[in-house]
Amino acid sequence: MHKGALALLIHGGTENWSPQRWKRRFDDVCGDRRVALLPDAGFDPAEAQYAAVWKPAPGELAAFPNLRVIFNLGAGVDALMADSSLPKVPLVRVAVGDLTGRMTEYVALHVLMHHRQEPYLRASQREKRWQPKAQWPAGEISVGVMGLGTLGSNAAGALRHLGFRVSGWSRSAKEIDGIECFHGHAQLDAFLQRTDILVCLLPLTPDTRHILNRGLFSKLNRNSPLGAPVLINAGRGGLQNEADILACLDDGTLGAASLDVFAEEPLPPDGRFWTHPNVVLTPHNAADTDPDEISKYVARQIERFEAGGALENVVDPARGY
Ligand code: NDP
Ligand code: OXD
Repeated sequence: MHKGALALLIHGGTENWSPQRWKRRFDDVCGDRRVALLPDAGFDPAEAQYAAVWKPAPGELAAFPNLRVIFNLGAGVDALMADSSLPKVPLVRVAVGDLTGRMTEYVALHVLMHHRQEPYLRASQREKRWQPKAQWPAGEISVGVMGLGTLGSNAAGALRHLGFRVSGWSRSAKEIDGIECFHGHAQLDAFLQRTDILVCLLPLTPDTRHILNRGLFSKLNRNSPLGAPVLINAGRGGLQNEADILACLDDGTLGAASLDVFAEEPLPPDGRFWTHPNVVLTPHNAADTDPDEISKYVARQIERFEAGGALENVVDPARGY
């Protein structure tokens, strides 16, 4: 009997999201299951029982009448949640050690960059200026991590090991060794008041859209060796009010920002973030999903599902993540 086909829909536009590269990896791990890279005029949509997708166009998945599971090829499912015609089948997201490790690298890199005054030191080098400023210890800096899920909790643990004071904020209550945990709207202000460097690893949902705004930035701690609070956002661009971030950087409400994600991606060439002296910008590559790891993850889940086992990391459509 034929195994149900896997339809691949990938619209990333960057090197990591080369559709052919993903197709080769899926062919390697799917054995005799047909893997169809869409668009493919010779493929009957009724054959697809599984879809593995990155940023499919709204309505694209509704064309497959026999889907059993959709696999999002990244951790964030906001693009899929915005599709009102999304088939009502389980939606699985990525939660694997490879991706988690990459995000922890990004967070540690950027927290350390601001803590160790790297922008000042690089400017000093360009200007041949031998004028080190006094350096404070990590234990004098409080890092607050918004989102204590797969990525946030791992990054928080790594920062703790580096010696920072670390707290975190989530929707539900948590207990994590060495991390001061806050949850829900009622505890947000207390979390912000002790935070010098704010790391955002929230998913984008109706509850979190534009949560990173002037009102929130003005509650962050201003009395740290950094002089002014720092924002690091690697969640989604929709979490941030970009006009507020720029205005807060200009008037000193924020001292600096590391931004990996933007409301419009790619960031348009005339965007002010490109040239703002206090912005460290990366092109949404804080944590790439690796085709080798993720194709194996999807193939394993399909095998287990067909053998009657449970799917892992299924999104709750009511929560939106
Ligand atoms: P998880 O679902 O594992 O964790 C989400 C966390 O956010 C949870 O702790 C959750 O709380 C918390 N949360 C959600 N809604 C709220 C809310 N309204 N108030 C307070 N806390 C809330 O997600 P991941 O850690 O795997 O990923 C987080 C996001 O990172 C992704 O959604 C994606 O957008 C982004 N990402 C970005 C990448 C990049 O390269 N820039 C790469 C990969 C992911 P609770 O624990 O109580 O449920
Ligand atoms: C993800 C991402 O959600 O890469 O995995 O942004």
